[in-house]
Amino acid sequence: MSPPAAAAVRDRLRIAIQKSGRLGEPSRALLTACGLEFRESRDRLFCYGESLPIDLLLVRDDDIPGLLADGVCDLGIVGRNVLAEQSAERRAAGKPEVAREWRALGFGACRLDLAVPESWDWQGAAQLAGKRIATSYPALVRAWLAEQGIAAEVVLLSGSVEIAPRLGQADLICDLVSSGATLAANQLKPVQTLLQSEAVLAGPVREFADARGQWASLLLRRMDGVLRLKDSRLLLFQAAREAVPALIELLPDAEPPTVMRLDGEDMLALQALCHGAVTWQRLEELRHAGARGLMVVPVERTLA
Ligand code: PRT
Ligand code: ZN
Repeated sequence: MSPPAAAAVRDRLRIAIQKSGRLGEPSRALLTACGLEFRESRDRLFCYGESLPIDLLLVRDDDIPGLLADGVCDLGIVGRNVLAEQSAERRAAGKPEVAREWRALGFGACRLDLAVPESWDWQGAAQLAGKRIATSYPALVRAWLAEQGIAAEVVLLSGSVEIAPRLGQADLICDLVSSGATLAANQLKPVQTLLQSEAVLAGPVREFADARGQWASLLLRRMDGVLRLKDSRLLLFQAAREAVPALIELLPDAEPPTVMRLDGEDMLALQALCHGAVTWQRLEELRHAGARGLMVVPVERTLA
């Protein structure tokens, strides 16, 4: 099965995600949690949506903004770093914006950092004048340098950026960092963050004007439900009426609780959807403030 031509189909939605790599699995898991089921083609590049008219395209992450721009796919899951780089490139070339971030998805977190040799005494951006910066993100680095009013040389490297200073190709680097272990292993230290990144749902600047709009809205609604529930738990407990205000104060991350009166007693039964972690420590505090019969229940789905 091969994907239908881009212009021919406008009643199905096509989402591009990373085929492998860091974002592939979590992207699929998110779509599955939204109720999407797929049948894979033999070449494993195109997956037909069986539960909804939403198909998948499995590609390299760097290709996703271009596929969106060309209308080959309608939505994409990609690192903000990749989307921002290609947007900065279009801006620098005077081209109009074609894709924007629709939602931050809470996985694939990293930073785009400037990192200098550990021996440098870092005193601020002015120190970069006349230096060579190795990076795979030239448009973002140039835009940042321009904002700072600094003239420095940008050296484009597509991989192994972190060894460039040791090889004499550059004085410092600008690269993605998550744990910082790669920088440390190369005797570099992060000194400035240009971008905080995570996986995002990218889509067109304008809403869809055809049938795809309804599928995009449905997907967004479900995605919001899944993202909201990530750390959410339903908390059930009982308490005397007079203890309730203090208990609610202990639940600042909860939605307004549902309160039920228990027959013939002054005890109330409460249920509250908490959006933060419900730890043993929090349960002990609630118990101390008068809650009894505490129960923490996982929540499978919500729909606003
Ligand atoms: O094959 P394809 O082109 O699709 O994949 P890729 O190899 O280009 O991308 P991949 O899978 O490595 O990364 C996909 C996305 O994951 C990135 O665009 C980021 O949005 C996100 N991400 C999150 C990261 C990292 N964390 C990360 N640590 N991408 C890359 N790194 C690299 C970084 O470049 C450096 O080499 O990991 C190294 C640093 O890691 P630490 O933990 O040592 O700091
Ligand atoms: Zn890539």
